Amino acid sequence: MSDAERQPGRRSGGAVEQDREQELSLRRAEQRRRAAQRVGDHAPQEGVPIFRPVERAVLVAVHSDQESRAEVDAGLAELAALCDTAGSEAADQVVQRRPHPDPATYVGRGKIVELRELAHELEADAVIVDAELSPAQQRNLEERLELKVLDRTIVILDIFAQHASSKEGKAQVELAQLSYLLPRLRGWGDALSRQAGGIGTRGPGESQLEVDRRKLSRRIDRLRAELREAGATRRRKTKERERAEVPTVALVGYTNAGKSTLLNRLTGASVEVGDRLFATLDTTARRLELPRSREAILTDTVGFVDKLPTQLVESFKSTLEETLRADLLLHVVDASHPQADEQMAAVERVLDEIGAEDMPRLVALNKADLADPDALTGLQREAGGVPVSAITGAGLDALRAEIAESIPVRRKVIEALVPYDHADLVARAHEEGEVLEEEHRAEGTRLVADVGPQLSAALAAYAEADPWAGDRDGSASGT
Ligand SMILES: Nc1nc2c(ncn2[C@@H]2O[C@H](COP(=O)(O)OP(=O)(O)OP(=O)(O)O)[C@@H](O)[C@H]2O)c(=O)[nH]1
Ligand SMILES: [Mg+2]
Repeated sequence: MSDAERQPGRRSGGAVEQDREQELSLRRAEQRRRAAQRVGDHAPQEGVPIFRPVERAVLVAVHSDQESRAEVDAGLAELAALCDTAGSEAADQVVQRRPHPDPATYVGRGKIVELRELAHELEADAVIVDAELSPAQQRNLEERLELKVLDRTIVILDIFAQHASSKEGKAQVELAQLSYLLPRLRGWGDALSRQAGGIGTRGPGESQLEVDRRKLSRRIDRLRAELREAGATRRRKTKERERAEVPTVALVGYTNAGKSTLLNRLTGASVEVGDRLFATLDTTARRLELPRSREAILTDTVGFVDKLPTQLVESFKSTLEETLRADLLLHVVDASHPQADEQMAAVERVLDEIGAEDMPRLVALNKADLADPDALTGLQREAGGVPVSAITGAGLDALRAEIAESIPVRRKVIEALVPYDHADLVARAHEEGEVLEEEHRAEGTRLVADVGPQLSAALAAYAEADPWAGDRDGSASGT
């Protein structure tokens, strides 16, 4: 049954694949160069291991009673994409049907023999499992296969390590890597190496064969403290924003759904976009203009993935906390993806995990230009989202209107004496807000109006004392 279960067409051969091979090897060389640079740039004070590079891997999944075959295949296809992003090649894929994974070795005994032969035949240097292995499973499997064994978690951690660019992002990834590594120290013992390149090589620092567990724990503590500090700084910044009374909208969604593209399109920002997984790791905030002169702050952050490693959720908590403080979550869905439903569910699971289940949200069904119209209608019926295309711009006005409807209005009453050469501000107050009092004086128009934050900022230059300060606490400071 094994041959029938293997997915054909993944072995090399033919001119197209040769080109692809060449492209891959160029890409790997570049990644090696960057990895070497990274280690040099950010070597931590204490050494932690770097893993041996993986160039070609056989992917393996157990098809258990909990999942459909389609889900298993989608998981493997995604794992192959993750490997590609990380700079390794998926040489072949193997699925084993079992009621549940083997607690000792993940796959069954027979499959181990088959896997070993297959890996040998394909000259693969690793087996990558589409699950998170327990430290014991990994160790046992590695011993029996006489091959390096990685899991989905380490591949994702590796991608994050390659992409993290801010100081905080790097610290978050290093913390996640060390948390993963700590219980596995023994297992990695003889797999360690000084070489760089390929999945798992973006270890958090300099190589050192015998790693002191205590040193590692100390480093973890220090990273946690660093991140707490960074979190506190960010919270102060968020407070400032709150004081500015601008509501915030947080983009959330599966990786590659088009969050950054949408942010760019809606706000004119130029956040990096990529047709790869986890293009974004750092948080960006931009001003979003909405109908009727309303505005919001739109934030873009790390995307989610099915089986997002818990270590990452844990260490990205402070980044994700910002999401929790938003007034509205804008859930971006890749409506053209065959697994759009499952991806939405995976995002909902992560949101539950970080405590965002009750937050107000709006769904944007993105990539409507690519999506099958029937599938789009189906998604719309289920999730009630707004179909948009961040590329063509279709549906964005409707989306802006929906966002404006869904965020709280933060208006305030201000009193201003507007010079006659700024009569446009008075006109705007009539249009956008509610004019409560208006009086023409020699110096200009005295206005008491209930306006949104943007206009109130523009009027601030001509503001008089808070007209209703006396009704509250008597401090008529004019701010
Ligand atoms: N056809 C089409 N492609 C889109 C659309 N929106 C985004 N894309 C493409 O989808 C890919 C991923 O876009 P990103 O904006 O990087 O996605 P993201 O959600 O920010 O992904 P991560 O940061 O990796 O989590 C890019 O190649 C985009 O050009 C769309 O509306 N239509
Ligand atoms: Mg992005």
